[in-house]
Amino acid sequence: MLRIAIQTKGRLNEQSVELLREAGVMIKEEKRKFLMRAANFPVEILFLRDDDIPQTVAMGAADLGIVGYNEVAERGYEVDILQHLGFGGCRISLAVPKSVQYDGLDYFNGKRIATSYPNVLKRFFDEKGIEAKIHTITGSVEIAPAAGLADAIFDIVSSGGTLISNGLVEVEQVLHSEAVLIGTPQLCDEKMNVVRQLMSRFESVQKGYGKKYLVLNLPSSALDEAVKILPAMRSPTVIPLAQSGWCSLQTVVDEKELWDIIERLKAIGAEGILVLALEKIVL
Ligand code: PRT
Ligand code: ZN
Repeated sequence: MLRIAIQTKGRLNEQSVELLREAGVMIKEEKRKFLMRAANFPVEILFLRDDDIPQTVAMGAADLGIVGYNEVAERGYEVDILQHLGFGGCRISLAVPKSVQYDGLDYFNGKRIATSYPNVLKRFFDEKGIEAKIHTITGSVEIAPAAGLADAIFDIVSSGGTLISNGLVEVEQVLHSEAVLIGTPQLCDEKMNVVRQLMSRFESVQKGYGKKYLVLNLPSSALDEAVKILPAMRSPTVIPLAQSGWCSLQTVVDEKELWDIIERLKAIGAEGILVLALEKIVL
């Protein structure tokens, strides 16, 4: 039986459970225990703090784990990164008080930097030849400069709101991170088959992220023009309508381009435009 470690609670928990659910691995939330067997797939889910997931997988106490790449990079345990999962995106950055005149990495020589990611920061500074004093703190790193505990911080940034509200400015983005699927090195063939199956399901789910299904009616004379506007997987599906001279067009579009595409299609005569949620794309 394959065992997957995921975060018990926190930023990655909900999306990890959701990804597993969409991949057909059902977990009964209401009866959640430390270790749970999935209802309809040969896996067990182990709920842990994210800090403990890389080590648990490296030791083989779990075969797979879903965790932020930042944790894998910081802890340094030997695990295979099997797949990037497309959620939990963030970066670990150096930030300084906004009153500081920052003109490059040399600023950090001899400075005190507060962080929960000392190993990632040390590697970065070693590579760049910077000698700074790294203070490891857990908890609210962003208050360290105002409290007089540090000259700068090295912390996770996502929207940047936390930095702004603490009077800090992001000056160097050091590591980009997202949730990753990690695995114990050298899984046996039997487990590897289940892992491959799971990864292919994850890929299908991910392909649907940020995508919408678009259905619309169009004068047939505008079809060539519409095909140029629509970035379909191969080409859009075209179905004739009962009313002659009209067709129905169906395709998948990226959510980011949705409104732009809709406006361009309306301009060439599209009507009855439906935007539908898309769950998975299996290629
Ligand atoms: O309890 P447990 O130890 O399991 O959880 P945790 O409290 O250590 O971690 P958690 O749940 O906060 O985060 C889990 C993972 O989510 C991290 O390891 C990252 O991979 C990822 N992630 C994505 C983030 C963020 N975005 C994020 N914004 N983790 C933390 N933050 C924090 C950051 O520390 C800072 O305080 O949010 C703040 C900055 O956010 P912005 O949006 O204001 O820039
Ligand atoms: Zn943690």
